[in-house]
Amino acid sequence: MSARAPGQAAPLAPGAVSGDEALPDVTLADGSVSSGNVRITLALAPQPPVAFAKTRVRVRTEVNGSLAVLEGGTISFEMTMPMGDHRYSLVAGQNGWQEADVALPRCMSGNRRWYATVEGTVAGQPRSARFRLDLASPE
Ligand SMILES: [Cu+2]
Repeated sequence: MSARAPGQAAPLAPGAVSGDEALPDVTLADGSVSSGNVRITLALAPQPPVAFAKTRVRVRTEVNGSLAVLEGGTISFEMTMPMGDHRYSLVAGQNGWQEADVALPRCMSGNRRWYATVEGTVAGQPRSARFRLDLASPE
């Protein structure tokens, strides 16, 4: 059931994240964050995502290993510097995944690191999960 690539760090318990490097990296592989009995998986296509190009974002939510719905699901992207508002609503996709089509700009500083935050409500409880990704430059 794991979408995690071999060698990728396991998600940390809430409160254990000491730095952004500890966030699951979804640049080249799907990543998951577990909190209690809720697991949120984020998958990007293509891997790696490319600046200015369409990236298909897919989110899968599980409760005790069973597919669940992230109500009012959104995904937002940010850098450590202000790069504008990049928040998208997740809509129902195939096989229980929730999706958004996203295009992120390339940072003129050369920094490629973005952070993605998935938010929504699962069984009446607000939930969020953070991930990191490195945007490839367009050819
Ligand atoms: Cu920038």
